[in-house]
Amino acid sequence: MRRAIQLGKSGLALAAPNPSVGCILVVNETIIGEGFTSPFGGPHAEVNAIKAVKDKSLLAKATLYVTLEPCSHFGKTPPCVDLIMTHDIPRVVIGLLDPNPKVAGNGIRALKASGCEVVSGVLAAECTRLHKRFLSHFQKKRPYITLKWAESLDGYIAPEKEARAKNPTPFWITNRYSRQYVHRWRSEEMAILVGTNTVLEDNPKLTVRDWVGPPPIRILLDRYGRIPSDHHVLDGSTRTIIFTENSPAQKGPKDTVFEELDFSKPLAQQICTHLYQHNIHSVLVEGGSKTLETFIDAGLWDEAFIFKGVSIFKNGIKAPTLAGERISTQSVLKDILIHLRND
Ligand code: AOF
Ligand code: ZN
Repeated sequence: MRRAIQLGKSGLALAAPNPSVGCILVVNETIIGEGFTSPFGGPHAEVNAIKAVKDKSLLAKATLYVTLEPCSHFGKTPPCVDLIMTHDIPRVVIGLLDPNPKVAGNGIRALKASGCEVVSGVLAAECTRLHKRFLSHFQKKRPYITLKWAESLDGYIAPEKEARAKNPTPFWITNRYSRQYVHRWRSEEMAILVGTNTVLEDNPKLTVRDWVGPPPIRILLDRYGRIPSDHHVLDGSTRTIIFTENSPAQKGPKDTVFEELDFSKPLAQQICTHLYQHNIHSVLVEGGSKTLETFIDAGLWDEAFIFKGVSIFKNGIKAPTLAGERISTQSVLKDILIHLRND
């Protein structure tokens, strides 16, 4: 199962919103086939693992290990349980039940009814971590939320305006290896969210450049429609959702849609509801302070990555404060990376 989890991690960037499942087939303690979920809409992990087996006659005595219950429904692809039964695979070991109501135990029932031996709940905690985004969508009806920010050694997310004006924008707190981590996270989450001030101050692209993978869907907060049309986030290069108070009369660029929020009420829950409806299973909240605090105050976050750089600002925009279970603290050259989980 550990190997299956490892495989599942390989498909994370491209499978979403499908869960990136890992699967292996074993005979006499030897792996005879491996696979993970193909890019969205493509074959499932079990199909790829079975396809990888050279001598298909071995399947009749194989054990299939899979991080998520095999599907039993016709979606974009046919049911994996049918394929497992066609090959008379006698034993299936499962990490987690599939929370998708179209499956939700039906896969296990179908396998058992065909005489297959089924064991489930193996390395359930690790499989829960692998499928955290998919599980959040179905169980919490909101995306899995990861917060990220970088702060100076003395706890500021940005220096004061005068100091910012003297420096090239954006003002980097972290080193380039830390920034590469951020690009990797962007490739693994379905969406990235920032507030108006971050867009106006930094003119970010919010794409994946220092890592390999698809760009996340850009989510922007722009209550009064203040983001100028020549800013990168409005270049139409990537799907973009803009939350405003009143949708503008004019259409946005290509792949850009506007959604209305009630800005007089707390925003985090409203945003979560919209993202859930858009079938967005995960979001990386990259700032600024006010936007991060919107989620922190509502308790709507799951993990946080906080970089502490080496510079001292003395004053500026205060970084949020956050309490959570500390998963790890590591150094990235001279930067410190703190990883928290909301327990
Ligand atoms: C599996 N193995 O590798 C994955 C599964 O539209 P489809 O056919 O791609 O089905 C998507 C659903 O299948 C998805 O919502 C989830 O319930 C399950 N994902 N199941 O047996 C896999 N990715
Ligand atoms: Zn399947």
